[in-house]
Amino acid sequence: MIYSEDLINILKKNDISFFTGVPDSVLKNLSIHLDTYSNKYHKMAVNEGSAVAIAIGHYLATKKLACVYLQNSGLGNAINPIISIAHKKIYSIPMLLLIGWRGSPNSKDEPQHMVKGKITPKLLKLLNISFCKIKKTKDLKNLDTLIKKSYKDKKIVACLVENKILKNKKKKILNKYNSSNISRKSFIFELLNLVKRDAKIISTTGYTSRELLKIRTEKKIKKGKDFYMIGGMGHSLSVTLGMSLQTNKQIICIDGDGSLLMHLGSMYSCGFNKNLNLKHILINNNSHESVGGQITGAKQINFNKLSKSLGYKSYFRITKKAEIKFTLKRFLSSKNSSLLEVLVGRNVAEDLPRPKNLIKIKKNFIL
Ligand SMILES: Cc1ncc(C[n+]2csc(CCOP(=O)(O)OP(=O)(O)O)c2C)c(N)n1
Repeated sequence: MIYSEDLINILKKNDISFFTGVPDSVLKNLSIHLDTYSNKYHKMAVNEGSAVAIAIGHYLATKKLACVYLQNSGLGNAINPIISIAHKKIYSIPMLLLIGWRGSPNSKDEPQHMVKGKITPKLLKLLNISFCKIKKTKDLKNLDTLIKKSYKDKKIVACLVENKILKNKKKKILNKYNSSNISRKSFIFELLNLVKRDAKIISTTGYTSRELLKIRTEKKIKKGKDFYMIGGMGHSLSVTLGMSLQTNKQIICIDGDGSLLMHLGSMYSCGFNKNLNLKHILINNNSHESVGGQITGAKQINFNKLSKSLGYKSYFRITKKAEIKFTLKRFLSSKNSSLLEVLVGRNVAEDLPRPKNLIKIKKNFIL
């Protein structure tokens, strides 16, 4: 076990005072501290590639290392700026990658995490990134040495943190949620009642997919089939687009605000397509709820103007429970690409199932 306060102190001693990254449940106890920092010291990124780029900019402005925090599933997003810009043989820009290691050896985790967890150290070796693993306070010494090496050699270094290692000395919680009397659960239940019999639903990473699975199983709803995007965060909309271009069936994407922001450009790919019948639902809880509730700030975005300027034909919004049925019906019967934004509060069941037998799910779903 390691206290995140001790980790932060080691970084501070090495002149690392700026953090950027994408939240992860393994690093949640660090997020709780960062949440109180101003933008000069902490800037949450929309994806891990952007986080690496922000760290590059920080170095160019200060000659100091930034700490980029991420889940190992985000390494894929990060690789392009790591290899093409920051690499020793390109601009040689140092930084520290603090990586939440889902699917580490001997841990029990979901299939997508087990696959990535196994190759994470190999990926770092392939990228020529020196790394350490921290499990106990005394391991912070190795981290200290590694950071000094990063400054000296002007090379990226990394630190792997397994699940349940980071604790806080004082109990603190992230607690800034938008208030809404709508729960994701009640919205998804209404949606399943109103979709067409042969509808296809593609749901985003995290609680949304797990909640959809739970409602469908418990209420034995047969209408529509689901494809749970357990990984590939931010790509649900593009999967939906890929299907919608080839069929006139009702294809529905259930997105989250953190996920949508991760690859926001995919909204442009869905807009300006004549006769494309794509139904995009944004469950906006203003946070990365599945990994601890870190604030995204998506509440301040005007998705009406944004979607229209990216070529969507119509926009709908649900802010109260009483509006769900009426607005959902209008949205589902609208023509062309439409966005429905649903403002929900933080409210998730404790015992959410995880999709299993993924090949069966695919066979059941495929057109
Ligand atoms: C590339 C990548 N980075 C980070 C994660 C960790 N992660 C899983 S779910 C999630 C939050 C998603 O937020 P949002 O779409 O708003 O849905 P919510 O959790 O609020 O339901 C994050 C950051 C991931 N799975 N993949």
